[in-house]
Amino acid sequence: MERAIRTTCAYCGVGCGISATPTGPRSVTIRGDETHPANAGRLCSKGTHLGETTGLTGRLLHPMIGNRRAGWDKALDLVARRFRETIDRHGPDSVAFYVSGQLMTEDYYVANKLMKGFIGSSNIDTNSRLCMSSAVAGHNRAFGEDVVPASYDDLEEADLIVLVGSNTAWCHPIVYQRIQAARAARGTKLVVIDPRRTETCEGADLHLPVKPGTDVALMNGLLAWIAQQGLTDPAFLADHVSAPEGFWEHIRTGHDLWTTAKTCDVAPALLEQFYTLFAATPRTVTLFSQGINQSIRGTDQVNAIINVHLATGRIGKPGAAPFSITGQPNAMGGREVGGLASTLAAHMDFAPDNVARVGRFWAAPKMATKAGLKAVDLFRAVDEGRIKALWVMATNPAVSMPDANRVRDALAACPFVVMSDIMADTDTGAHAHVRLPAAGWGEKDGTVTNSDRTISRQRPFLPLPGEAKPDWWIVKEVARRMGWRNAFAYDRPADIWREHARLTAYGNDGQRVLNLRAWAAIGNDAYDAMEPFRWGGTPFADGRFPTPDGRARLVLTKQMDMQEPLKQWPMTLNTGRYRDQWHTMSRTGLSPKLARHREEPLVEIHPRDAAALGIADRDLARVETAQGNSIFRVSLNEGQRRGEIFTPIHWTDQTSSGGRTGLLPRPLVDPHSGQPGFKSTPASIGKVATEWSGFLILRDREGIGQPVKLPCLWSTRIAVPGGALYEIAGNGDPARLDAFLPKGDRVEAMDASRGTRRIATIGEGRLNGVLFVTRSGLLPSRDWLIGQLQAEGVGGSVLAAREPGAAGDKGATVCVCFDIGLNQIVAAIRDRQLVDVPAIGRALGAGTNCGSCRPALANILAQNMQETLHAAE
Ligand SMILES: Nc1nc2c(c(=O)[nH]1)N[C@H]1C(S)=C(S)[C@@H](COP(=O)(O)OP(=O)(O)OC[C@H]3O[C@@H](n4cnc5c(=O)[nH]c(N)nc54)[C@H](O)[C@@H]3O)O[C@H]1N2
Ligand SMILES: Nc1nc2c(c(=O)[nH]1)N[C@H]1C(S)=C(S)[C@@H](COP(=O)(O)OP(=O)(O)OC[C@H]3O[C@@H](n4cnc5c(=O)[nH]c(N)nc54)[C@H](O)[C@@H]3O)O[C@H]1N2
Ligand code: SF4
Ligand SMILES: [Mo]
Repeated sequence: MERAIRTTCAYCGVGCGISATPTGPRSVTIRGDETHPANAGRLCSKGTHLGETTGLTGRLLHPMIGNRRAGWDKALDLVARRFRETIDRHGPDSVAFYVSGQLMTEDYYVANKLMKGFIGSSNIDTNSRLCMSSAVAGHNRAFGEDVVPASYDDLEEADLIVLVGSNTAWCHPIVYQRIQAARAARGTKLVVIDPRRTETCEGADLHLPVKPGTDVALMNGLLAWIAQQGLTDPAFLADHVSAPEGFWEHIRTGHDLWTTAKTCDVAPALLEQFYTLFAATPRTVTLFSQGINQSIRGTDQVNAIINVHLATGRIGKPGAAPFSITGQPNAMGGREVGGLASTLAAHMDFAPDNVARVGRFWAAPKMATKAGLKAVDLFRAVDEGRIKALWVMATNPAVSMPDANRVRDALAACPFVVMSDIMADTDTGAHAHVRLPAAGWGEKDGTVTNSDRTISRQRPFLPLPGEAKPDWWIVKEVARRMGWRNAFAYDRPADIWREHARLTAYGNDGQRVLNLRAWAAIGNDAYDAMEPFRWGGTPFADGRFPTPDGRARLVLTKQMDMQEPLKQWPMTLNTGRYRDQWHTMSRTGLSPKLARHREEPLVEIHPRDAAALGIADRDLARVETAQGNSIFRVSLNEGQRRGEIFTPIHWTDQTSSGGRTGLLPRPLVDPHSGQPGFKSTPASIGKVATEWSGFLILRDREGIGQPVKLPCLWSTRIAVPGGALYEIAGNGDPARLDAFLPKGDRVEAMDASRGTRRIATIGEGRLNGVLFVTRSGLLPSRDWLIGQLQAEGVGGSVLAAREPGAAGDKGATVCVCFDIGLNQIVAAIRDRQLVDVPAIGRALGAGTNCGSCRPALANILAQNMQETLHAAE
């Protein structure tokens, strides 16, 4: 039997430990690592199903120059030569790297060193700019250093947890489970502040559905309330905090309960409940993520939260902290090496003595002396021709940047674009001159830092496929070819780790909290065996902060005026994530199980807004902003505020002809952090009528990982067991789709009155493909037909399919682990009179493995028990 390898999850910043046991050349059994401090054996739906993503479908396996396969030497020589020539001709600032919180700390360190110490520019920015740069800027302003002053243990010691702008149940599910466990064990109160009623709100003590962008008013109002009640911590304020001129006067003016309630558009009584609870509970953790960070006032929003914690002394103590929770598996490692254009290295900025110190340490020939271009400005510079060579690593900006179509234009016009990725076809890769095959999760070797500063090892348990190479190797090979052989003479990640650890300690006599001195001389074996550890202990426990005077700083934050919506753009577009998809579906898109939670890109809208616009559930609708438009499937949702719509970020050209959220947001950014305001864009929405709709199921999985290009108005694709499912809609004659059916004996059935066509192709008793299209009829269950891909002895009767609602139509997947759909759960609640989530578990298994669906089960239960009660009345 193969030995289990302990590693860390590929996905979110919770940083769960995984125990991986290889079972074949590309297969593995995944379990939670019981010894890991982040998860103690738990895994969410995404982590649990990582084993479905380790195959080679869609992988980039060889270096590519244009569409031609090339050897590594040729590709690396070309990259080094083009960067060198561009720098020689146009200077160091004419080139840029755009990197990612999905790199290992070691990869990040090498890329940052090459750009800032050797090329001599700071034009290296990262997708973390889009993710938590407002938190970084907020920490720097308040504490003098980017230190997250919290740990997961605080969640277990708090009496109140406030989630602001965080859909924790979906995006940090194991943190959410830890919160729920703490609530069960010690009655911790939970408050959620989010314009939408998300599954995170299920069972919370309070949900404040605030008007988007009003969190500064909300927090200033809270501080005013606390001050008025005399519940600040005067001793802590006097000894450890400094306030700017006029701070308290500003808080005392115009932040009364009524004014705040009006600004935030929440009921004053609800606000008072929250304020009272907060004021009375010293052990409070305020956890925040993208609802706070991704705003053009993000940094002020972060500081408004921190202000409340500083003024009440709720920091540096067990169970009391402002907690910026990070998104990507190594967002924090990137911050530690200084991989943002606005930081230099190892938590140092561009102050002249820092530049000199890092220059000495690296023996750098050409140090960058000032901050470089932040992501949005960086791509603008590409667009305007100022940046002429760009290297994109482990991120997909053609999808994930705001105003993404403009970013595509910029990439298309850039004289030289390099992409390092694990997938062959991505929307960004379509514009790359050179594509370099990187090692992926399960192959990579290095360290990552999670949200609570715990550093863990990612360890390889699969061989490198094809010619794939680790990112650190690729970067150092280019650096060596650019002429810096000795400075980049790394043989293994441990060499890089030691250098990084030494730099954090170099000239650091306590000025910087980040100090990994104890790991600077670690041997290769010890690095391999390294156990997860948290750096920094309990930051600020002694009330000292890494500012020149040792005091933390309150920051005067003003709520910006909220503009009335324009006639042309009556709606506000909010964007975010689904429970079972990861960003541009890298990895998760390969998992048939995860795909079934949300099969299509939905635009969620309040039923009354939809009715006023003549839009019905399941219609197609075009969402339009000043930047562009894209088509989504409509989903009516009472949890949306009136006037606001929500779309997911996951769909790309590879998976859909519509659902492209990234092209919609404005490229407007926060003035301090440069983080884009992804969460509110003026928009409009209108119904798109089509003459017919239908679906196509193909046995062929070759298409997965390649662009969806069907000749109809709208098409979207997911992976299913043994094939792919396309949902389609269009106008005119649907017969042109017939050509997309695989070869085989063809059976057909027509119903002219409803305009229904059903076609299947069958070969040797196996279903190769089906196409169902209808103008006015109902479409049958996809579940049953998908199941036929696995069946033997299939015949023409397959066309009878099954009608919707018939047994076999499970509905949208709720529980991924046991493959239980909405319809099955509703039926069980009704028929077996189930009254709580554990009862659903006993009846169906749902919710008893990873637990990610438990908030959804609670929600379904609430809705259907209500209906049963109504029916009884
Ligand atoms: N399943 C899944 N998990 C993920 C990821 C993924 O792609 N899929 N990605 C990871 C990454 S990189 C990140 S950054 C995190 C993101 O994790 P989250 O920040 O939790 O996720 P989002 O869905 O982007 O947005 C969070 C919430 O902010 C709310 N919001 C919008 N505007 C406002 C506002 O003005 N005020 C307040 N208070 N709230 C507002 C939105 O309605 C939304 O519910 O998730 C990580 N985890
Ligand atoms: N509208 C809107 N836009 C958003 C957001 C939002 O909420 N709303 N959220 C923003 C946030 S918080 C984030 S973090 C970004 C995420 O956006 P992206 O970073 O663009 O998304 P990913 O799909 O994670 O892209 C990662 C890429 O790296 C590749 N990859 C995976 N592992 C490796 C590896 O080890 N090495 C290399 N070289 N490549 C690898 C994957 O195949 C994939 O192509 O999106 C941002 N964009
Ligand atoms: S919460 Fe889920 S996605 Fe995040 S690290 Fe843990 S298992 Fe992975
Ligand atoms: Mo993120």
